[in-house]
Amino acid sequence: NFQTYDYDLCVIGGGSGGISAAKEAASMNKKVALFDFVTPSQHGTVWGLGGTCVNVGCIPKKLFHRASLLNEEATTSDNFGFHMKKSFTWKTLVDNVQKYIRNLNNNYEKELEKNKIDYFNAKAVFVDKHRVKFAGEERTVSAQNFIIAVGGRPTYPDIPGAHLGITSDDLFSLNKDPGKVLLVGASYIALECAGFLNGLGYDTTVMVRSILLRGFDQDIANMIGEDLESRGVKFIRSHVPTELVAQDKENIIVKAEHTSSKEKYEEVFNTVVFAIGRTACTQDLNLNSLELPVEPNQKLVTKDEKTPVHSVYAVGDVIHNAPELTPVAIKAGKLLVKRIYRKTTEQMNYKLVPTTVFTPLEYGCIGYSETDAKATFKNVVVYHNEYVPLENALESEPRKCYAKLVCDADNGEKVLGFHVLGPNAGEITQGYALGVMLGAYKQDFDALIGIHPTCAEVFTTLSVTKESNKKLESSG
Ligand code: FAD
Ligand code: NA7
Repeated sequence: NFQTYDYDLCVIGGGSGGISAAKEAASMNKKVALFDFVTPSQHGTVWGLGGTCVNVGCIPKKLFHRASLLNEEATTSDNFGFHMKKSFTWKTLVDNVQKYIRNLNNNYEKELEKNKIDYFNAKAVFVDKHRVKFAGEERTVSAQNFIIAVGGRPTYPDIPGAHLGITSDDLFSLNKDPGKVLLVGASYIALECAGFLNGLGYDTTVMVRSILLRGFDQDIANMIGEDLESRGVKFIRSHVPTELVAQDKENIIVKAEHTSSKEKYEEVFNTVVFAIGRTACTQDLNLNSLELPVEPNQKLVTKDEKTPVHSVYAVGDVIHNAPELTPVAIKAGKLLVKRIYRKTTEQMNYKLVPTTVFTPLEYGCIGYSETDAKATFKNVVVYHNEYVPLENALESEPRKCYAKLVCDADNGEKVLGFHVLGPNAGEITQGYALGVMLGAYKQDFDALIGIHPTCAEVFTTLSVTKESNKKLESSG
């Protein structure tokens, strides 16, 4: 029963996960096709090859974060004898970031070509478990295996006038000054955008339905909220928008209500950004033809990246219950392809994933939040301290930063969770994550010699437990 197919592997989606899987398979001399198609946003924004991270996610986000930190540094540079100029042009930032992204798009295309991967700039739709067609055409492609890596797109709320709002898909290429901005949502995309927009000088408000940063350590989530507030970000707590009305070309009336009292609220903004979660792009794949069920958020339930259809796999944001992060999609794609073609057994570890929230004070973490650790382990001990980065010491009121280790007291104080709030937290966390991944104990952190003077050294001298209720005294 020997059958031939056009390709060994057909990857649907040219983002972090799809490109990584396609390149891995091509490196094993497999014949690979890759489909990537970007459906225009509600405001007509489109972009090139590379997916969310490159075009409308991590990359532009980090560059906008960098721009806002530059503004902050220019302000504090006075203490170091500088008087830096502080005028900012939104268009220059947008143009330069977009130019950089176009370069990355071109590089991705070249890499696919170099790896002899057939790239189709088209939307793929399943016909059966070994065939997809080009959307709107009769042309089909057959393959022995498929990897669905279609990612997701920002969700719009189901309220009148929602179309007047934009999302992260539009923000980084917005061709006009954002003006007075409302961010709806309280997870990391909303808070990161609030952080850099405020840092760039825009009047910024965040509308929060319940808590900040669900799933993250709540002590630190609240510290981020306080820090943003101290910088001038306004928070409208316990509210959800109910309607958006165009007052005129420049102004949007936002109507909202309190989540419990239902009291009404109304304010005018120039830009409304929805960051209320993302919906997986599975609706147009014709998954019915494969009898593949999806979750309410349109995500696919997989086991070890396998779907119930033997020739169809999935990686990245499209997977239900996996962290929506680029390195996760990349690693999962590579490992999957190795298992399919090299018969390796290594599985993706979705548990110990380091990550960072790029708010003005960055928050890096790996492992359990304090709340999750306490819900999972019987005897949890938390070591913590505040610290002031030496870099900020000349400021009259330097911002306090924070370090926390969540440990399992019943297992020799094995580190369950590592959390740091402060400048360059992403860089600090990436290094320490190796220790946590290798199973470090609190005593290993104590034995480690600090690098002085750094922020990261705070983790080598943590001695106060949260349980002791001792007042923290900033080290630095
Ligand atoms: P994607 O990168 O979304 O790629 C999927 C591709 O498939 C897209 O190009 C899509 O258009 C295409 N596609 C969809 N349907 C079809 C179809 N039927 N046919 C053909 N093509 C199709 N992650 C981090 O690790 N760090 C960060 O700092 C970070 N910041 C972020 C900031 C923002 C604002 C956002 C939105 C996300 C951020 N992320 C971050 C998350 C990260 O971008 C995603 O986790 C990652 O891009 C997921 O990769 P993926 O391959 O699953 O999907
Ligand atoms: P998340 O992480 O899914 O969080 C969604 C946030 O939006 C969260 O604060 C929600 O509040 C809030 N939310 C959800 N629905 C609504 C409505 N209808 N109205 C108001 N607020 C709402 O989304 P993000 O967009 O920040 O990030 C998605 C992922 O993309 C992220 O994990 C990154 O890795 C990439 P809640 O706490 O549920 O009350």
